[in-house]
Amino acid sequence: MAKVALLMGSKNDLPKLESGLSVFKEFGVDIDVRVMSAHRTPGVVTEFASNAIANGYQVFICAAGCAAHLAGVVAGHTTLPVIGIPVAGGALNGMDALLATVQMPGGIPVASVAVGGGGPKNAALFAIQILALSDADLAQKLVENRESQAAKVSAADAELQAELRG
Ligand code: RP5
Repeated sequence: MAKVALLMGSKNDLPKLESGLSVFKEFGVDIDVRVMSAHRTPGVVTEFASNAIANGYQVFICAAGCAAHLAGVVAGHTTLPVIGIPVAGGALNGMDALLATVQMPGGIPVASVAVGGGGPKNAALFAIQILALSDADLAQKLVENRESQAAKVSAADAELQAELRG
């Protein structure tokens, strides 16, 4: 049973979330990926979020663009941690979604990652870090992931130095 629910406000958001989905594949973490909208299917969102703990979920990732209420509405219906991904697009290219996601009033937290760029990837890693608090295998994979990133930077630096020396 999946412990992570990744919700998006529109299927049009999916291509912008692929880098996050890849992280879950890399770590071997099952997730449930659903399209549901705080505006267009508010009843579905309410029911899903309200039953999430009973259904075994441990963390939410909510991706939405424009007036991005999805993460906030989900957070209002559960005490599980909610990570919001502001999706770029629309007239303001994600600034609206960013502000909607980060400006939650005190009492109902939503953790926001970046608009675009590393946002979806970091949302996945953050969710895995939460799961890893009670999963030693995942915790070890996170350590290995960091080591792999460091090795790539060192290799890139060595390559650059060699190029500069001609
Ligand atoms: C949000 O409105 C969605 O998350 C999407 O980013 C944006 C536009 O949705 P579509 O009109 O493309 O379905 O709810």
